[in-house]
Amino acid sequence: WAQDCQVSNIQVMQNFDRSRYTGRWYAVAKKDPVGLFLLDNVVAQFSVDGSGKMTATAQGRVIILNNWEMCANMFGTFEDTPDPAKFKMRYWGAAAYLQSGNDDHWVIDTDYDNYAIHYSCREVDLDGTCLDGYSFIFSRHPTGLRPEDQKIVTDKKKEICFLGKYRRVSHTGKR
Ligand code: ODT
Repeated sequence: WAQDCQVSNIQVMQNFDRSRYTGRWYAVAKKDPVGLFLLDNVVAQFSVDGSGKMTATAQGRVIILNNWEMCANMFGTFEDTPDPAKFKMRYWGAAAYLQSGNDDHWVIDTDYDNYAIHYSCREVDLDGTCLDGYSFIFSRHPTGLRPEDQKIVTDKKKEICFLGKYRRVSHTGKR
């Protein structure tokens, strides 16, 4: 198995089950995109609405307008695609000066109960690799990943060609 870093070859979660994915996830690590937004204390809460559509809210500490630090309340709706683990995420903030946009949102792997690996490439390079992307490592536990999940997560970071590009996301309880 050769790792070619082609975005179109990235393997995502098989038979993704959005209902098992609902609830609270703590970001424990992040690979930042160009123009970093969410800094730390990032918590996401996923839901499935009456019509089966996935939605989410996220809170986190952000830096806006070079050096303003604040707590952001963000909202997202997820548009389905033919692959059940690949979504288009439309997102916006509770306040107008927060970022909004429409990103790919792929679930690379999850066991639903402990860890999840998210991936988003915002800009694919001419050679098919990712020029600008970001990724969150989520845990159900604010204290971080369980030791038994760490190898799985490291292997997946490598598969999505982001190994070594993550920073730890701290949870200080500051909101
Ligand atoms: O932080 C960055 O640098 C880029 C990410 C900005 C998108 C944040 C929008 C969150 C909208 C609410 C949805 C929550 C779902 C979170 C799951 C993964 C992170 C996108």
